[in-house]
This record gives sequence, structure tokens and C-alpha cells, in this order.
Amino acid sequence: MTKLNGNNIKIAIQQKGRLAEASLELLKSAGMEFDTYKRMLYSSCRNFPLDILYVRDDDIPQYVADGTVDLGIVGDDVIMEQQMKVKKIAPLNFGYCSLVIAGPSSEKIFKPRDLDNLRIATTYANCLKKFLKKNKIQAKIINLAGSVEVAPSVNVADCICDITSTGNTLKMHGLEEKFKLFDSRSYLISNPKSLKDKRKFKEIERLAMRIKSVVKSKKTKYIMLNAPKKNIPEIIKIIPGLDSPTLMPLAKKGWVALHSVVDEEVFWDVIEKLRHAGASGILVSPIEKIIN
Ligand code: PRT
Ligand code: ZN
Repeated sequence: MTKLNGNNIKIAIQQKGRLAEASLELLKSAGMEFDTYKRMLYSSCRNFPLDILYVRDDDIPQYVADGTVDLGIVGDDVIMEQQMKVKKIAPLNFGYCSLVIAGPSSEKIFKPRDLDNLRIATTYANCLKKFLKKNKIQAKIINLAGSVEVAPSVNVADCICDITSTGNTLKMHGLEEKFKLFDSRSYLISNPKSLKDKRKFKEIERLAMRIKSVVKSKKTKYIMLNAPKKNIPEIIKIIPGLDSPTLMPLAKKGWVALHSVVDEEVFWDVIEKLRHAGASGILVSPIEKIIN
């Protein structure tokens, strides 16, 4: 195992769990070369002054806030709950979930005030406290360490406040979402002091630029299409491209080929509109990197 280098910047990522694989893949796509073996506590990159520490996700905000590491990759839910002094550098495209209050489907809970005097089990006490305070609700918070979803069935609580993504776990326990506190995704976070250190800032900025470009490229598709030249003004309005799309004349008289980039979220909408606007031969391919 390579020894930690005092001059390297350090990033903490989850050792195992929902964010672990995506975090490793992100760093590799950002060009970091390093070895990972099971049970490894850290790796050093061969081609970038970066050490990667593998830890539990709940420890990441603390490590980043106290400067044990300069950077971290962790869910917004954990950041919100722990309220540590960390700076969010970039949203990432994994770890999507929501923090919700859920209760038995049979329970008539329609508005936040219906939670008055109920017992709510959670591992997110700070986020729940904030929600209850904002809505002026008097409810009892039951702090649990895990397996929150079983609390109502064993009568430890009436409702729960927990993370959900597909909603299957709630359903399996006879629960349904009553209120959403917030949506969450993973973030690249930084220690605020590391950003003020000239040497570290330079390397953090280099890495952050690469990470942002990987995230952006995953969100977008490259499209190529043919269209009559006279339709181009209408087509350009449909494609919210990078800057301006690339146009090339075709052998077919009055026709051009157009290349551009389209956001994944609006992709199918855009394709339908393009076909209506006279585009044909539409080719779509993934983008590996976008460097602005
Ligand atoms: O061991 P370590 O402490 O590192 O990991 P952990 O077990 O505490 O965390 P982990 O790996 O479960 O989650 C890490 C992060 O993933 C969370 O902080 C969230 O930001 C994010 N995330 C995304 C989720 C989910 N989706 C999710 N579904 N975290 C937890 N869940 C739980 C959910 O509460 C339910 O119990 O997964 C279960 C399945 O959810 P459904 O809705 O898909 O059925
Ligand atoms: Zn955890």
C-alpha cells in the first residue's frame, strides 16, 4: 500500500454502501489512477496529488469540517442533518433520494398539523426538528439508530421520518409518504479553510473542474440531425445547446447537418419537437467529457 503523502489533497468517500461504487467510478472517470482492494483504508493516486480515504458516510462531514480531509463525497441528507461547516462544491448525479415523513396508510394524516402529539421515529432528528418547528407541530421525536421503518408496526412510534428512493421499503411495511421534507443527492464538499490555502485550492479546483465535466457529460447527449436549411431557425430554438450548434452543408441541396448537445432530462421532448420541425436522420450518442 502506498503511504499517505502530506502534500497531497485528501478526499473521503464511502467505503461500502450506496455511494461507494458511484464515488469510485466518478473519480476514475475524472482521470484519477489508483488501486482499490477490499478492506483498503486509503489509496494514493498515481497521476494526481490526491489521497482517497474510505470511511463510513456519516463520518464524512465531520472529517471534512475538521480538516482531516479536504474534500468529501456525501449525501445532502447527511450534510443537512449534521450541520457541519462544509462548503458544497458540486452536485453529483447519484444518491438521489428524499427525506419524508411516512405513516400507516390507514392513518388519516393530510396536513402537517395532523402530526400533533404523534410519535415520529427517525435517525434524522435535526431535520425533523426543523420541519416540526417550521410547521409549529408538537410531536415526540423517537431517536433510533436504524431500521426506522419497523417502528410503527412494533408500536414504538406512530410515524417515521426517513430516506426513501423507490418507496418499496415503505410499502412493504404498510407505510406511505405523508410529507416530503426535501430531495437529496450526493455532493462534492470541501473544508472551507482548504479553499483558502493557495496550494490546495489549485489542486481542488483542478479536480473539481474534472468532476463537474464528468457530471455534466453524463447529463447530456450528443445529437446529430439533418434538416432543410430554412427550418434551422425553428430547430435552433428547440435545442438549448452548449453555445450555438454546429451546422454543416449536405450534398442534398438546401439541407444541412446540425450537431448539438441536449440535456438528458428534456431529451425526448426535444426529439419529438425536432421531428415536428422537419429534422430527420437523428443520431444520438453518449458524451464522455464536456470541458467548458
Ligand atoms: O455504512 P455507512 O454508514 O457508510 O452507510 P449507510 O448504511 O449509513 O448508508 P447507505 O449506503 O445506506 O446510504 C448512503 C446515502 O445514500 C444516504 O445518505 C443517501 O444520501 C443515499 N440514498 C439514496 C439512500 C437511499 N437512496 C435509500 N433508499 N439511503 C438510504 N436508503 C434506504 C431507505 O431508507 C430504505 O431503507 O434504502 C432503503 C430502500 O429504499 P427504497 O425507498 O428504495 O425502498
Ligand atoms: Zn451511514
